[in-house]
Amino acid sequence: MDRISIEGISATGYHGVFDFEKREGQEFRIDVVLHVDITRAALSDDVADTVDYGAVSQLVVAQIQAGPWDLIEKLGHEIAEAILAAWRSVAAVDVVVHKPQAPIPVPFSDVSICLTRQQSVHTAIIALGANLGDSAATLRSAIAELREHLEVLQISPVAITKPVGGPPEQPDYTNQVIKVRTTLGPHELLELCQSVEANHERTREVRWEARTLDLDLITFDQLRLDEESLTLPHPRAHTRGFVLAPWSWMDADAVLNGQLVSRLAEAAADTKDIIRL
Ligand code: PH2
Ligand code: MG
Ligand code: MG
Repeated sequence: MDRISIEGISATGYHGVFDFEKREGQEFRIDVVLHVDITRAALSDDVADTVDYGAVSQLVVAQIQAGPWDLIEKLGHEIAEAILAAWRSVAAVDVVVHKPQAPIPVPFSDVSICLTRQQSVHTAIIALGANLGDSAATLRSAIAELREHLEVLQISPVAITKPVGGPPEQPDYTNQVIKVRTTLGPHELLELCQSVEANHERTREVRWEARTLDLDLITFDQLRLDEESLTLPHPRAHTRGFVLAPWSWMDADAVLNGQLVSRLAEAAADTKDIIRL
């Protein structure tokens, strides 16, 4: 993997075990090495295709000024996690924290800690649906767009399904389920899904009306989340044949809320009308 390194980013911080360190402050000096693929930027010569070292340096200074923490180990960890969260393209980061004026009662020139942290990788299930326009083409294009941002591990066969809920007299849906691997967090992944919807002329008006594209985040690792913007697993997925059936075709052993997805699919009211393409 390629690397970008910055040495000697320096600022006053208030970290230390002793009260006088937290009161008076002292210099902290940071070196960072970003493990990041710079192939694209090398070809495009566009800063948008890489990690801007100026922005990284500013984030490091903000972390030195945050806290205060007792330990330089903690400061190093916070810097690493902040960089990995801000730049998902950074696969790993090495951070060295130097504290050259540390209160050590013998002559010394520097003390430092060095740590390496990696992006954590997650697995998620996303359900796709469309019932306006060329739905099958829309789903293919949505999956292609997602692929620019994450790794698509599995793609289910396509299902033709009757609309469940919403206004009457809607066209049939085309539904599909994919399994993805990503370093994005759950909210970032939801945002990505919404931006892909928006790029396919999705508007949000009447609930469950016909739509050009709907991307629903069904599961994210084993995460359980109950927030206004995001509930995980998806609160209705366990009753929806149009999600469960294609998911079970893709992965016969898949489990949702401790139950086999194939069993849940058999039990769902809308499954009997589903056509597998
Ligand atoms: N999505 C809905 C509501 N109803 N019915 C089918 N068959 N397929 C869908 O994707 C679907 C639905 C809300 O998102
Ligand atoms: Mg939906
Ligand atoms: Mg939706």
